[in-house]
Amino acid sequence: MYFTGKRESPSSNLPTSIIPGAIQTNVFRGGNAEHQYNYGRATDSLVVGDWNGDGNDTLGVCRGNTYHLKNTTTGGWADIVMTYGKSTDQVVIGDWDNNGTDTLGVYRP
Ligand SMILES: [Ca+2]
Ligand SMILES: [Ca+2]
Repeated sequence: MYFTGKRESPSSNLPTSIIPGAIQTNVFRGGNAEHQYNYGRATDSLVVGDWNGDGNDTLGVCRGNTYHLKNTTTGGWADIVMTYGKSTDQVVIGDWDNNGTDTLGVYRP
């Protein structure tokens, strides 16, 4: 999965070598991406949340009913891997208990 995006200021947790990758933006204007990285597979579904409660949203991917969540805007191994719900569920993300950490929910119509 390819991500590309913009940041208003550099972050210390950014990779030193930028790999073409996903979509992030902190600014509302066009132009070249300031941050790019690869994460997940082309067939994964994307989820976004603050998984560790540090105030920064980061990406995760859903593969069937297994979620691979990253706490940094880099590629590599997931920080959290969990299986939840059914592969046919629609995932919803939220801070359900207001503790600052986003977690998963599913919608099953
Ligand atoms: Ca976070
Ligand atoms: Ca929470």
